[in-house]
Amino acid sequence: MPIDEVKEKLKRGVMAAVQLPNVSDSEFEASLTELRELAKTLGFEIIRTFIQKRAGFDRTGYLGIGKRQEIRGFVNNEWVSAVSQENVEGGAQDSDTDIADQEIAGNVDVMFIDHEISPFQARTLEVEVGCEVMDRTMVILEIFHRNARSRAARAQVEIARLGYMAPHLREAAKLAGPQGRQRSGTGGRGAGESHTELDRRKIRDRIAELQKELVAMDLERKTQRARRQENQGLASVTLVGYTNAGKSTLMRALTGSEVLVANKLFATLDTTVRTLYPESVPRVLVSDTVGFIKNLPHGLVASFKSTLEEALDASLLLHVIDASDPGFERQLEVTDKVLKEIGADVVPRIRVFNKIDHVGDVAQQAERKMALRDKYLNCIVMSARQPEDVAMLHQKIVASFQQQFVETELFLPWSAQQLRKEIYENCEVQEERADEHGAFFRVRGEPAAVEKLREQFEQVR
Ligand SMILES: Nc1nc2c(ncn2[C@@H]2O[C@H](COP(=O)(O)OP(=O)(O)O)[C@@H](O)[C@H]2O)c(=O)[nH]1
Ligand SMILES: [Mg+2]
Repeated sequence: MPIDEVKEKLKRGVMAAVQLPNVSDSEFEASLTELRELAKTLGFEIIRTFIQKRAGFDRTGYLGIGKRQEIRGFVNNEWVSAVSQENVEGGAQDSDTDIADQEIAGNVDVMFIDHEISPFQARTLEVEVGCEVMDRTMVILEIFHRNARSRAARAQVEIARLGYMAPHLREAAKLAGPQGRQRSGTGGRGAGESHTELDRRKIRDRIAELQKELVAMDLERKTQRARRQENQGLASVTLVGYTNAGKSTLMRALTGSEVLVANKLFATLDTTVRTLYPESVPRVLVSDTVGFIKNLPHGLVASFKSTLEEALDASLLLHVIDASDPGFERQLEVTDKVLKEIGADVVPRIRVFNKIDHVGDVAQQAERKMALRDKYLNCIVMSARQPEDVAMLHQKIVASFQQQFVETELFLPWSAQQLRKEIYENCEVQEERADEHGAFFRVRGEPAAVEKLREQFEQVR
């Protein structure tokens, strides 16, 4: 029942894409699936997909005129049995589909386009179809914008957004005659309105300014490294990997936050930190990151990397891979490469091959499982939908922290008994005994965590 609630709150979108002759069906499908996921991240349910095979994009409106009219009919619910309906989902066109369409048509908030289109094409589409248009680049920028945490990441994303917006603003300005309608602040682009007044020069200045700031921040990053050292005592796990690999699903399964997510719609967007559940010693924090994207527009690479940099703060990375995706090996390589580029290759890592249940039949699953285990030492092959598998991953995470445990004794004076719970939260207590001065604990814990406690206790002495 919470699922229905969630559905109700989703905004409605349609998706449209041109399939060029040199793009295979599977590539094309994969890209659409990815865009659907990305749109979902922004709170949209894609209620309908329109595709068109063409030799090239239409210069005026990306899609051909007939397709544009068809979409207009759907978006405005003036559904007539249009002539040239060649729809993807369901494949063949029959009268049943028409009836179904009539039921779901209308009330479309946004049309998503699976390419980067020109401002002119976007405007044509908005006017003709009669709803807001977001292209692939804009969708990704919006996601990065929401995920950028650090100052550097925010600056980097803003540079990319300004670069993207500039030509769109010019197009809007051309249009903004007395009757002109402005491109409204799409998908929560709150600042969109005021940006409309910025001219090209102002945008250029702002970009230059941000770039200068970024250089200055490079120095700050060194401090960040220091902070990372400091955080080392905290057991924290960060999920990285491609969009649609199952990171958010795993995050929910590992932290028992299913209900929370359903109620707090899109809590997953916010890479909020949660605790591993059932709780463990040491207490482990789990966080999600912005996903890798197969068709990442070149101009967005820098912002993606900076958004990913929070992975540096983790003490363990879970690299989640969709084992059922034909291109998973290439994706794995790209992820490794980018993690190295941002300096996260020093962080210990577990490879998690997910969605094994989605690989062919049982025999094929077993075969793939063996092959993966052979090739990638210490990896996990699993399905996020199998509670036993999730429990196994949970165990492996906890074990990887306990591996480095040291055994030692801590002394806590009676005057500082309020710190007792710190010991139990951060270590495994093997034995506890007391004398007139205080309590002695024989503990097992992470070296850094134990040291931190010891220092803390020294101070209260
Ligand atoms: N069959 C199968 N589907 C999964 C599994 N894990 C996740 N999914 C589905 O894959 C889609 C993407 O998952 P999500 O967690 O949003 O991926 P993210 O983009 O990495 O956060 C969702 O529809 C999930 O239900 C799995 O182990 N098996
Ligand atoms: Mg996710």
